[in-house]
Order: sequence, then C-alpha cells, then structure tokens
Amino acid sequence: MDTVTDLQTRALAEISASDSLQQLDELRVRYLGKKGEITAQLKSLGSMEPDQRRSFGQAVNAVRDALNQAINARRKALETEALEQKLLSEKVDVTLPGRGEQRGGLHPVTMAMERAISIFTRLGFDVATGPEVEDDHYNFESLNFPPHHPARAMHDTFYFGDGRLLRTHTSPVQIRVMEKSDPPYRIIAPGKVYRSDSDQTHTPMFHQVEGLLVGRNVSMADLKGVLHTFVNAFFERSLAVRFRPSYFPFTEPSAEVDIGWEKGDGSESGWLEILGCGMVHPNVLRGCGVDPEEFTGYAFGMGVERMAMLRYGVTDLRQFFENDLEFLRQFH
Ligand code: 2U9
Repeated sequence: MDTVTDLQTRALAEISASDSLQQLDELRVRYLGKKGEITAQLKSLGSMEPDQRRSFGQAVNAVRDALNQAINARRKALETEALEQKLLSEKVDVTLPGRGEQRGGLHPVTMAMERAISIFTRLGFDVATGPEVEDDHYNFESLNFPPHHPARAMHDTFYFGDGRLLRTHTSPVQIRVMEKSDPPYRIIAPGKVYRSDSDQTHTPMFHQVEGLLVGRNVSMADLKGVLHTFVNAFFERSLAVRFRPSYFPFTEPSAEVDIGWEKGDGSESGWLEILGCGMVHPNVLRGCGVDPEEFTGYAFGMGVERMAMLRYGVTDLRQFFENDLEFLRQFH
C-alpha cells in the first residue's frame, strides 16, 4: 500500500511539473501505458489473497483514476497556454501605419499603340492579329517581293534556317485575312516585328500598326483623308500633311507621309516623316484571290516607337527598352 501511495505522490508531482505536451505524454506512458507502473501493479493482483486483492485493487484503481484525471487537467492547461502564446505571437497591430502602395502604369509604347488602335477602331477598322513566326510566302512572296529582289535586303530578316522567319512587318496578318475571306476588308494589324538592325534609331524588335482597306472604288483620296484624320487625332492638333512619292513592293503608287512639325519654342520646324502608305499592288490582291479589276484598296504602316517618341517628346529610342522606372513613371 505504501508503494502505491508513494507512486501516486511522485506521479502527481511529476505531472504538475511537466511543461510540455510531449513530456506529459511520456509520463502517461510511464505510469498508465501497457508496460507502465500502475499497469504492473494491477498485474500483480493475480498472485494475491482475495481479501488483499480487493483492498489493493481498489487502491490501485483509485490511483489510476487520480493520475488519469491529473494528466487530462494538465493537458488542458498546457493546451490553453500554448494557444495563448500563439495568439500573442500572431497579434496584428491594426493601428500600425500602412506600407504605402506603388501604382503601376502602361509602357509609353503600349500607350501609343492603344491610342492608334482606339482612333482606327472609331474610324471603323477591326483589329486583326497573327503569328510572329512566319515563312517566306506570307512575309515576302505574297507581298510582291520577287525572289532575290533587293527589296528583301531592306528588311534584315531573322531566319530560323528551316524556312521559317520572324516577321519583318505585320503585313502577313492582312494577307491571311484576305486569303480566307472575301472583300471588303477594313482592318488594322498591330504587333511586334523583328529586323536584324540595331543602332541609335533601330532596335531588333519594334512595334507596328498597319492598316488595310479594300473595297469598290477605293482611291488614294480616301487614304489621304483617313491618314490626315488619324494624325490630327493622334497628336491632338491640326497638322499639315504632305504625301511624298516612295517605293514599296506591295503598294503602287506608294508614298511617305510627312507632318508639318514645329517645336514648342518655334525653332527647328520642318517636315517629319511618320508613315508609309500606298494603293495595294494588283499582284498582292490577285495572289489572295481578290480581282483587282473589281476591287481596289489602300494600305499604310507606321512604327509605334517613332509615334510614341513624337507624341511624348522622347529623344532616345533606347529609353523604351531600358525599363528605368524613373523614366517610365513619367508616363503614369
Ligand atoms: C498588305 C498590302 C500592303 C503596309 C504598308 C508601309 C507602307 C510602310 C513602314 C512604316 C515604318 C514600316 O515600321 S516601318 O519601318 N511601313 O511604309 N506599310 S504600306 O502595306 C501593306 C500591308 C498589307 C496586304
């Protein structure tokens, strides 16, 4: 009996001194587990006289119940303590000042591109897109570039070596539209284009917005009207425009468009080239299954980086590609 009382005193002291759930569980196993001390005492009952067995059995059971109770109570206390610790350490001070936030913005080239798209959309043009990896047929042949013609050299093409190439203009988009549907067409093709060219005024990737309108009785006068309307809207002022004869394989006649440009202080005024255009060459129409006797059309193309430089007063093309936040934030 003394051993059992001693055992209870010792176990209760250890239980109340335990300071972790793991330690408490080790105590439970040591005293109440299959090979535990209380269990051993219960096993010893078998070899006792009936009288002794009854009173000893009651005592051991009472100790077992007391230990069980103590362990459960201690566990609850430890769990509550742990929860309180956790709540304390995870406390959020909602009165702390905020960290502030940074507002993003569109890239000026994106802004110029969306501006051009928005103006042409309001003039009735639909937006068409196509792949950046093309082949000779779509990038050159269908656009009336004869094989080995020097005009191909103007484009400094990136070739993959397996017949594929990176498009040097977005014109293949219009070819694809013409090949698979009937006129009339009134579309613009905005997107990235690639030319193996890199200096102060050229980057190997740049953006174009091209346009194509094909229908009955479409004339150069229509082209001039639409482009004048466009440049006035794009630059938000009434500009003088000049059409200068030029050459492109895919248009005949072809022209380059200049705008009369004056700097704010009145200095350095003059003509500034901003666009290329022309009447779609009959060979291009015919190649796409469009009868040039029945339909005529005009086309135009512009470099978006150039338009963005003029519109936002950027003097160095490379700034568009450096991702300097000090530069980019000016356009937010
Ligand atoms: C089809 C037929 C004709 C698109 C055109 C230009 C003139 C032009 C340049 C502007 C600056 C390229 O980025 S740039 O270097 N583009 O001058 N582009 S006419 O003519 C087409 C397009 C599609 C089927």
